[in-house]
Amino acid sequence: MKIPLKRSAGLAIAGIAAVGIIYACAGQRTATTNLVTGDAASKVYVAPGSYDEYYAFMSGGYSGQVSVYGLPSGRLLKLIPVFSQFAEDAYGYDAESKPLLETTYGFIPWDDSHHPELSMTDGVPDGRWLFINANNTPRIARIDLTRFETDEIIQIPNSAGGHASPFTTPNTKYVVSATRFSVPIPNTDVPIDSYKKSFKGTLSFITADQPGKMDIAFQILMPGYNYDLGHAGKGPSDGWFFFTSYNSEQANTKLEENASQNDKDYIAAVNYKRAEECVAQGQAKPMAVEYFHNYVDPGSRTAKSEKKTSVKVIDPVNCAGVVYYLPTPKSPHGVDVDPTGEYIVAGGKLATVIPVHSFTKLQKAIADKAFDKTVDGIPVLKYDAVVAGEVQKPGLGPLHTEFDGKGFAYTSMFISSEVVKWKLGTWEVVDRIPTYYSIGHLMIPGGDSKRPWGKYLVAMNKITKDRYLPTGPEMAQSAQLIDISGDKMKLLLDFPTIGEPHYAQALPASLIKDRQVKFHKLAENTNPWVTKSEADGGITRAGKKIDIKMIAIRSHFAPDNIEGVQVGDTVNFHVTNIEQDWDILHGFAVLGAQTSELILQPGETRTLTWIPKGPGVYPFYCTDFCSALHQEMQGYIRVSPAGSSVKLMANVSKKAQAQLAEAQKEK
Ligand code: K7E
Ligand code: CUA
Repeated sequence: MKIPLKRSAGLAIAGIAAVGIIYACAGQRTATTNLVTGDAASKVYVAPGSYDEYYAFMSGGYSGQVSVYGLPSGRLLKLIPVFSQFAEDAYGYDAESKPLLETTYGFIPWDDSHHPELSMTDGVPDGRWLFINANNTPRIARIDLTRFETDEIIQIPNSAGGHASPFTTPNTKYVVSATRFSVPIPNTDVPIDSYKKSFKGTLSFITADQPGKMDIAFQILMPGYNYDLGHAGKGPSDGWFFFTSYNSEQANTKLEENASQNDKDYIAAVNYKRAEECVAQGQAKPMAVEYFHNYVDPGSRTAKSEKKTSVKVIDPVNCAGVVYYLPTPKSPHGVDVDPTGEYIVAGGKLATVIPVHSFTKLQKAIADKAFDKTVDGIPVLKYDAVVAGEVQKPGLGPLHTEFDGKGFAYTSMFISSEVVKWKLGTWEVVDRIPTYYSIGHLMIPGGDSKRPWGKYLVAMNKITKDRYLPTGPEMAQSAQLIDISGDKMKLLLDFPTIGEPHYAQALPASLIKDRQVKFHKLAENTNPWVTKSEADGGITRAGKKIDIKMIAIRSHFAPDNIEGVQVGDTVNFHVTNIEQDWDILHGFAVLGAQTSELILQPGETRTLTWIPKGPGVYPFYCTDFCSALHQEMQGYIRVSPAGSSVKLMANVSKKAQAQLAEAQKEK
């Protein structure tokens, strides 16, 4: 997120902003050489041919994608397309993947993705899947980590701004999504200034532990605040979920000022086991609302879309004990739960301290009914009854906290551009290190889990000025690798990122590297247009629709001469890569195609749809340099005027041609 404090200054915060600029400048003046110790280079050097120790999955922000880096080298390994079309591998362009991007708002080729979240078993990342949210048109995607591919996307209804998402519960039973913007629910045409009366928030719990079956388990209706971030409880707090909210003022204009009035906003503590009881007892009301669930069928590798029409909605008024509010200074952003599950840390963007709530005290406060008031059926607990401690003078603009598993917490300070290390329990600051510049999230591998691998910390920064060779007005944003294995944090490496890296997660490479799929078994390909051998290729016409079945193998297509297509036809090239070998890809592009190329993994079938505009002979070719004779991997398709007598022809085997002729006669 970008916080405007550095550039403008709302009345109440002008003072803080001014101090912030001073802090940031002080950081900039500290020479890098003071921070990078002599052995930094050897600590990040991964020799050619050697592997990195960790996979890091970084959100692409407004690129809508996930990028995969090796740590400690900072080498970019892959870009995984998720919410945005990606011409490099035809994601969102070819017929097989397009349905993944269907929503009730139509086909959406872009989004803003913030929070990659690894699946967990018993509160520890297990390397099965990565989830990530779409912020603009609320959705959650599941990426399979045996293929590094997006397999499933579910839309979140009754939501606008899926930001507090998709944080996972300790066994990945649920991922969550809370609406950043409150909206009328159901969303309908009302005056904007009826905000306080008509606008509501929702917290959604989505079942996530079965591939292909993600669904909205239930939604909880909340007061019309902005819901920002979340984290699951663990250990003693397993069964609870914590969400930050701001704009408890319920402003609908000039939030910069109007939503910064209250000294405290809230963390919503949700007892989701209690929510499950209420659903089981029929206290959740079905609400008619449409949303899409899209998933890739593994055999055909083709995405399917299904429209769902109802969700179960819990109103806390009818489900006592499901939500409590913990007052939290001030406009909190991140909420993070320590590895023991006892401490709930908030990052109050405008707060002068880092408040830490205690789960034990929370339970006691509920038992003692230590309430200040009730908002829409939600008891507000007394701050003093739930707070465990406050980190004093941490710096300015605390946003996010992760943990090293050795009793320390690390908080990113956006305004003062630094990482602050402090001790859980005593709340004392023990170390700080400047970042370049304006850090948002920070990440320790496993650092929000029960068992952090606390060796490195990655700072993800918003502004890169003067760190790299300049590239015009816009520069790559920046990650910084920091060694946290000793008492003092040490800066090791800067590396640029793709899009805006909000959050990232990482895990030891050993958890996934040996489980990688190397190719798709051709024998198991159930795509209706698969071509399993050269003899099976061919061409068919149904009205103005032409289907061409084709194989690609080093170093030719079959068929590679096609005739009988007419202007006005829609041509589907169904190309199957019949290679059965790791990393042998082919591509397919045809002159004048109105969409991206195809990229074909070994054993899979993909479809490019082409509408030729005029008569002529059009070449097609392989776009992936696959062999010494890659430049020979080409073909021609002839397009004749509408009504032409040129016969359908594809130069495949005699047997295939005979079968095709039969098929044509029957039509
Ligand atoms: Cu702080 Cu969207 Cu998690 Cu950006 S968010 S920084
Ligand atoms: Cu196939 Cu180049």
